[in-house]
Amino acid sequence: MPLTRRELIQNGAVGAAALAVGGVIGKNLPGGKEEEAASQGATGLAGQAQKVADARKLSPDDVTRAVKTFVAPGNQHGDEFFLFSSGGHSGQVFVIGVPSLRLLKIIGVFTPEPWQGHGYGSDSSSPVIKAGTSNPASGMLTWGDTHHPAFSETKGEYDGRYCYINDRANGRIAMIDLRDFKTKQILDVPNLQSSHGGVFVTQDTEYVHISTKTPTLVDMSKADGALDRFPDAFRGYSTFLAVDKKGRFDMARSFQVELPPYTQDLSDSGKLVSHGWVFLNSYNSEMAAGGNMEGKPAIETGASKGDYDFMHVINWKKAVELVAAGKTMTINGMRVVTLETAAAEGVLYLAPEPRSPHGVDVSPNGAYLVVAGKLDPHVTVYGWDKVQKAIAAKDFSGKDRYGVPILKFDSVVSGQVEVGGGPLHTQFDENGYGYTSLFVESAVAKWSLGEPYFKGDKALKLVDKVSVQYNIGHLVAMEGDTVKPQGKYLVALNKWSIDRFPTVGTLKPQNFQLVDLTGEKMNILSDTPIGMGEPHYVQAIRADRIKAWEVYPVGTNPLTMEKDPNAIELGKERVERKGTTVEVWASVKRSNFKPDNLVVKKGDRVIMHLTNTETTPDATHGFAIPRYNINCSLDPGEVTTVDFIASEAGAFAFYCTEFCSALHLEMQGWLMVTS
Ligand code: K7E
Ligand code: CUA
Repeated sequence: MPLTRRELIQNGAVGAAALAVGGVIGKNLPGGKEEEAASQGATGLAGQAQKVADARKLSPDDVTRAVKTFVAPGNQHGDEFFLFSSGGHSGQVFVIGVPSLRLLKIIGVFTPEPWQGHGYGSDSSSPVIKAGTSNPASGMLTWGDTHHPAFSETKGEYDGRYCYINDRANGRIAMIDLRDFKTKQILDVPNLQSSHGGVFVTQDTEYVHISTKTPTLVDMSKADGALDRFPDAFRGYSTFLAVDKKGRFDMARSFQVELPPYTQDLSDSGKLVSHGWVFLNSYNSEMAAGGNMEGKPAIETGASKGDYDFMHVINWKKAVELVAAGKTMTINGMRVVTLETAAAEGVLYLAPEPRSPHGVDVSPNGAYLVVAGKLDPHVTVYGWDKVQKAIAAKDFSGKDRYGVPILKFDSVVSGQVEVGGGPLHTQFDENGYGYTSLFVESAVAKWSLGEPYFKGDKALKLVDKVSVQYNIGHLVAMEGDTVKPQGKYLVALNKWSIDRFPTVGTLKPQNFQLVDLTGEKMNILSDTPIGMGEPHYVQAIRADRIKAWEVYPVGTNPLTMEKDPNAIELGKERVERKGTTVEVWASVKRSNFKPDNLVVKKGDRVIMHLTNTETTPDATHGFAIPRYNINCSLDPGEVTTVDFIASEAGAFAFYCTEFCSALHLEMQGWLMVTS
């Protein structure tokens, strides 16, 4: 029986070669079997393919790598997974296929994105960016620092409906609808100035969690001397955002839990046995606030003094009960379970962690909480059963200055694994292994979890390590933070690329490396430069879980995903004037705008409702007015509204920005602004 493509690939180098020979070259070979064998090189390839491999200096392993990651032209479904990557300070989200690592899309989120018309005068995007803005300095925030994307989940598995992502810089969160891969909402989260912890969703998307990074000054009008009163003046906030049926944040059902000002870091949601709880790292429990010009220790020194920091163990189900009972305080419009209440009512506990931890990750069965500390070569594995027992038995070593009970390290830790230098983040596969990124060592460590995955001396053991290039931050295994990881691949998100790519100036791309998890040893398959911002976390979803639309039903407003009241049919185009307001209902199709001439007076308010009446996939038109900073993308069926003051007199040649047809260049019109 012939081997399947997958079996061939799993057979490694020879298998790959066999695939090439059998599938491509064998047919073209003029001679007999002996001739074929004689012409094969070290790769196992034959004839023309071997010549190409030689010319390109590809080793047998390289040929296998190529076969494992290649997607043939025209194979629409050659990528089995999608990465949704944070775009770092680009403020966007990148969608990338696996195993090809081809960039499929950049989704405009916190930063205006001209191709999508995101933030350029169109009603289907600008309000999203504007609504998420409260910037005392300039009124409009035009960037964000995206770190942690999180898919909506059902029963702990990704359900392909929504993706949430934080703005680490400005304490905001965005919602992307996966039906059209567009940002629908940006929320400026009350009481958060910066955010890091999460974003993570609870296992049935009951809540989207986001928390502070640097603590917030509670009373912003009292900045004078506040750093000297740091422990009293600042607080952290763990935020539970409820979402409505459309995936949008529902503030009426949302709440926060006030936290000590310990600089909360990366968090994860409990799952299965630990469902109902979330876990947050912290560093700087010393509450160092700097002052290195005033003779005080720099923040980095002050923050690393103690041997331990704290993992925050939060019982959100209990918090929900307190909120329902009205045991909250409203701060800036948000219902907050105060620190005092949280400590007294069993909502918040602290578990010591080796100093300066970064990530906490919950194992697929929910039974282990894995913490990695930047300054400690171990991963520390907490047993959820142990944590629960310690809480029930009030097995505390004391309380912190805010009255929060501190669990005993030895009572809650199952064990530690020495993985190497600078461990940061952990992902999981379906076989009970954890994969931890080692920033300092530039490597990925593979290690075994405890029972029920591994017993006795097989548990909590380092089993493999692979070098990556270089300085890895996050890593992602396929659906590797869900209850059902898919294994197969891992992507290392390396911060530095140094010598991996041609020099493209002084700012170098990051390096995404695809790692093969199917063999006994981890194996690097490919390097992909990311030259668009610095990604942090990425989630990887099985491509078939996402059911994206090909076109909008004609007349759809992407903001509501419903029929826009100002949508029109062909032939119903019209212009109405009321005083100094000119309102236009225009159609957009190959290859004209109707109306194509529009005459207004200088100073008029112009409201244009544009309907793309196309039903053909990919028949997108643009609408751009020179000088007015107006630039829309109208996907097939989309309705968008632009609203502007005709403040400059003259003739303005508006045009379609997408090469949509043979007469695309003719798809233009005139905005005449008379004075
Ligand atoms: Cu480690 Cu913001 Cu998740 Cu960067 S964070 S690496
Ligand atoms: Cu429409 Cu070009």
